[in-house]
Amino acid sequence: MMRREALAAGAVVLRGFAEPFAAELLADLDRLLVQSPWRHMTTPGGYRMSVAMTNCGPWGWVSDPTGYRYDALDPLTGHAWPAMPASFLAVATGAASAAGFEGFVPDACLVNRYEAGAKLSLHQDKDEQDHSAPIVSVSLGMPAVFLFGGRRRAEAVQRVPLAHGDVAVWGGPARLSYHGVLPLKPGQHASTGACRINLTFRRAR
Ligand code: MD3
Ligand code: FE
Repeated sequence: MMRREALAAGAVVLRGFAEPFAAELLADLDRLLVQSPWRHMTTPGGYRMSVAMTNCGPWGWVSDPTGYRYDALDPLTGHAWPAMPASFLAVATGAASAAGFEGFVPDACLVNRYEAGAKLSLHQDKDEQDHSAPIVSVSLGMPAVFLFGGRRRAEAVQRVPLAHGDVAVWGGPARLSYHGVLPLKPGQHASTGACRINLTFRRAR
């Protein structure tokens, strides 16, 4: 049974929404990794990100010493990113609808892999052109603590545990909220081993 938890205006967690599809999502992920493997990108400040990333769909999020951008080509291969698997698209659009965002069609999926100790510092997602579209995030494998703040960095943050199969949808007034992920604790999950995988679906262009 899916449980719905409102975090703030425009932000909802659909607990367990993706659980029935998890095996299919992870099998499709393994196939797309053959084409565009995990890599640790470099921040514009010159730091190696602790989270490993890849993308699928028409546009992929890229960070390098020149900045952040969406690019149609994977800089590692020089080729287009892998197509977005039908299973990914179905979960993203289904969760968006369940959260009240009908007609969401993502054109980018950033895939994040957290190993023990990996984290994402507090940030806003503002590299997308259309902030009226929500972001849909699917958590798989090891649990993590998600930090969810306000529109200004200094505002207080909520700590939200995100577990295997949870889907969060962030839109409207929550779309430009600061957010991050605390360092992943060591452990094992039956479906992903020691890591946490997060699929984030966006409308980039
Ligand atoms: C809240 N990823 O890739 S997804 C990211 O779990 C990112 O890997 C995290 O933040 C992860 O940029 C969190 C959830 C998320 C994504 C976008 C948001 C939450 C958001 C935008 C606004 C508010
Ligand atoms: Fe983000």
